[in-house]
This record gives sequence, C-alpha cells and structure tokens, in this order.
Amino acid sequence: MQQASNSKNPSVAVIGAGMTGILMAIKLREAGIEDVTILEKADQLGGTWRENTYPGVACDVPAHMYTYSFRGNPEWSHRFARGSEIQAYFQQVADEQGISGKIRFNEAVETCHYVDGKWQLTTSQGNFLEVDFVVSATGILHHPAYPDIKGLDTFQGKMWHTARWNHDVDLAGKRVGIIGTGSTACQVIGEIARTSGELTVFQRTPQWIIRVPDKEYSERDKASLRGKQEKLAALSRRYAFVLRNTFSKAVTGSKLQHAYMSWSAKRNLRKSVRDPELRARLTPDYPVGCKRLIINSTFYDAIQRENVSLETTAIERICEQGVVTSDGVTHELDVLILATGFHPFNFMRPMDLRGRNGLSIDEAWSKKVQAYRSVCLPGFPNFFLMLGPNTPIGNYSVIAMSEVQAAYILKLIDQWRAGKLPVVEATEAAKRRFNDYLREGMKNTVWVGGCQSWYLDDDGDPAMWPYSWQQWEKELQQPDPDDFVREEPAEQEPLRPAA
Ligand code: N01
Repeated sequence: MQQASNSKNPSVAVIGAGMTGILMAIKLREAGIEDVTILEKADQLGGTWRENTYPGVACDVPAHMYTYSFRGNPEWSHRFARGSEIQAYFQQVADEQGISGKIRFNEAVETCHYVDGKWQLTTSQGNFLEVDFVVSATGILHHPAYPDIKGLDTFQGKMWHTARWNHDVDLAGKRVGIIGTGSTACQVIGEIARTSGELTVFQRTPQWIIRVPDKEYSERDKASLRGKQEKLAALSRRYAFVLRNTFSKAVTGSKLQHAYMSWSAKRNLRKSVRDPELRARLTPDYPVGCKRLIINSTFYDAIQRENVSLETTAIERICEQGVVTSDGVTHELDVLILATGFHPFNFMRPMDLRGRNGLSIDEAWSKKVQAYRSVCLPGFPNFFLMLGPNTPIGNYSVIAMSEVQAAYILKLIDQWRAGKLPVVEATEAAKRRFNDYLREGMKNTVWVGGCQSWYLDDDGDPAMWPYSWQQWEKELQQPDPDDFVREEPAEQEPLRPAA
C-alpha cells in the first residue's frame, strides 16, 4: 500500500507476536509505517501454536489454506498441519520478513492508557512507551478454563490443562483420565490412547464429529509446489471455496448445507462406532454445528480401544485418588488431563486498558463484550482489536479473517494519516447499529440450537459472525466515515455503556 502524500507518520504498538501480531507488523511496514514496536509476553512468537503442544495438536483447517495469502507453504507434512510445523511456519515467515528481530520478548503490556491523544504503555520490564496507535493482537483462546469441580486441588497424581502440557510425564502404563470431549480432547485422545495404560474419558456432552481424511504429503507432492506461490494460492482458494460453501453456510442458515453436514456427521458416527450402546452414549441431542463441529479422524477409533473407556456419569468431585462420579464410583488415576477449553471473552486482559477519560475495558464491557465491526471500540480511539468479538466464522481459517481485518485497519490508519479522521474512533451509535445487525443474523444460525459452548456469551448470544464469508469481506471492505467521530470530543465524563 502506498503512503498517502503529506501524511502523518504514526508510531504503533502491536501487542502479541502470534499469527495476527506478525501479520499486522508485516502489513504496517508494507504501508510505510516503520515506527512499530511489537511486545510479546513470552520468550517465543507463535501464540496458540507456541502454547499448545499437547500430543496430537494439529490444525483442523486444511494446511494449504491455513497460511498467509502472501506466503504459501509447500512443505506441509499433512493435509492437517501439526502444531509444531505451524509454529515453525510462523517463525520462518517472521524471519523472512525481518520481523523476528524486532519483537521485544518477555515483555507483557501491563497498562495501556489513552492520555492526551496518545497511548501510554507500561510493560513488565518496567519500560514506558508512548504511541499513536495500539493494535491488540492477543488472540482469543489463550486463557485456559479450569473446571469448577469440587476438590480439584486435592488430586495427588499429576494434573494439567491441555494448553500447559506436562511433557515430563510418560503416560505409558499409567491410569489416565481426561475431562472434556471438545476439539482439543478429540485430538489428544486419538494420540494418547495408543500410549497410555488405562484411559478414561469423562464426557459431559457428546459432540458431532466429521471425518475428513488426513493425508500425508509425499516428497513428490511437496516438490510440485516448491517455488510456485501462484499454485499454492490456487490450492488455498480451492479449499476456501469448499469450506465457505459447506461448513460456513451450514451454520449460518443454509438448510441444504446443514442437511448435508448433519448427514455426514451422523453417518460418520454410525459407520465408525460398532457397538450400539456406545454409539448411543456418543450421540448428541442438539443439531449438528450447534457446538463447533469437530473435524477429526482418530477419536472414534480411539474410544473403541480395549484400554479406553467412556464415562458419561456426571463428575461429582475430585479426590486424592482420582475422579468420583455421581454413582459413587471412584475412578483411580495417576494422571488427570483437563481438556476443558478456554475463557474466550478475556481478550487482552489482564492488561489494564483504559481509553478516553479513564474508561476501563472492564467498564466498557461490563454489560456485554461488543465491538464495532469486531475491530474498534467506542471510547478507545486509535485502538484496534485483531480477532475481536464476533470475528470467528465456524470452521474457517482465522488467518483469512485476520487479513481482512488488517487491511481494514490499514485503511483507517490511512484516513488518519491523510487528516480525514482526527482520531480513529467508532461512535457508540455505530457500534449499536452493528450489533443490532449481528443480532438479526444470529436468529438464523445453528448456534442458537439449544446447546452450550464457548460460542455463546453470558446472555446466550453467539460471539460469532452470523453471516457468510462474502458478507464479512464486504462489511470490512471500506470504512464508512459516518461511523467514526469527526471531532475529538472535549474532556468529559468517561463514555459508559448505557444502563
Ligand atoms: O474446548 P471446548 P477445546 N465438567 O470448550 C468439557 C479451538 N481448537 O479446547 O461440552 C465436565 O470446545 C466440555 O463439556 P461441555 C476450536 O475453536 C481448534 O476442546 O461443555 N466437562 C467440553 O467437552 C475449539 O472450539 C483446533 O459439556 C467439562 C470440553 O470440556 C476451541 O479451540 C484444535 C467441564 C471443552 O471443550 C476450544 O476447544 C483444538 C466440567 N466442569 C481446539 N468444563 C484446531 O484444530 C468443561 N468441560 C484449529
């Protein structure tokens, strides 16, 4: 993108060096913005793919689609890339683009306050930074959710959350329990069933699973793609076309696609699980896609192994020896794995974020976690969220979504640079209109089909994008100047959400 003539040259802080932070740093530089500081709390980049190292960790979006559009990767080992190779991919892209050396590692942002037209940041290293813009690229699913089960702390064996995998413990011959049967658990179970002694899977709610066969790419497959970015891009577009016209449509109101997905998930269960009693216990009572569809080809095989048992009686408490279910049985365990998901609404917190006139993010979001077009927050000028509320599109590539957001953010910054916007701040009215529009779309989605999942907020409203991919691109194609403040408001009482 060309720098606007006579334009201001802003300073930008990017918080987080995961997939979105790296992307934003690249795109800012392409726009001629050189004064960019990337702050990363950990000692390595990669976000999700740095933190999740559990056995079986892989991406359930096809690898050739789960890449930046400008940097296809011919080297993927499988159709569904393994976590470690995705992490290596982001490292490689950041190195190639000269981003890695610019990241300030082990430096968490502790406070981020808007004062006199600038953002002032303090970090865990005791450093102070003042910038024009802040991009919060802190990810969605990075705060592990520990289950609220009585006695959890009393367990005397080894226990950990899947996002904090303990690689020091060898599961061979051990009595292992795992709580949860979401996307993560299914990947873990598929893997550790082969290595553990006895494995007990504690399932609270069954899940619908679609089997998309994995495929190992041969040396010949890889060689045919090396040096051919256009061929890689075409492959990515093909996968995107399929996903948009199947999964994405199935969950956002298309009856035909939903019928097809339902048939596919039910058929998978019927064909994969032989024992009717086990099959019945694995059968959900809610529509396919209501919870995030699980794409997996290992779980059903694993759950039928001799050393694996499915426990569907509710967990009553945890004791020193293991898990006590409501039928009074104590399941004695050496290891307890918590595949219990994440807190999806924490976003940049625990960072102390304060916008205009000291408005804190906790106040702004006290009634509801909402944003304008997922990216901007009224009361927080020149502040952008990557993968903010209502970004996710069920079973689609978050990289593709982030690229759309990054382009939109750059267009907004460009307006500021050209003096067309005094600050980049969505109005409260625009945010309300946008969220009314989202609410309208939610009615047609399958997420309101009566299940519980991280897709839903405290009011039971889906925190997802309820329309098509094409609509998402259209909404973020061009900023609408009428939705942004035209004059910097005078000092006033903080903008609080309406009661
Ligand atoms: O977490 P989840 P996840 N007692 O919230 C159970 C992404 N992801 O880490 O269904 C008993 O889906 C809970 O039970 P229930 C993807 O977006 C992507 O698996 O609430 N059980 C459920 O079974 C995904 O959606 C990839 O009744 C309890 C499980 O724990 C997201 O991460 C791979 C419980 C939590 O499932 C989260 O997936 C993996 C309790 N107290 C993950 N509390 C890719 O490949 C919770 N549970 C891209």
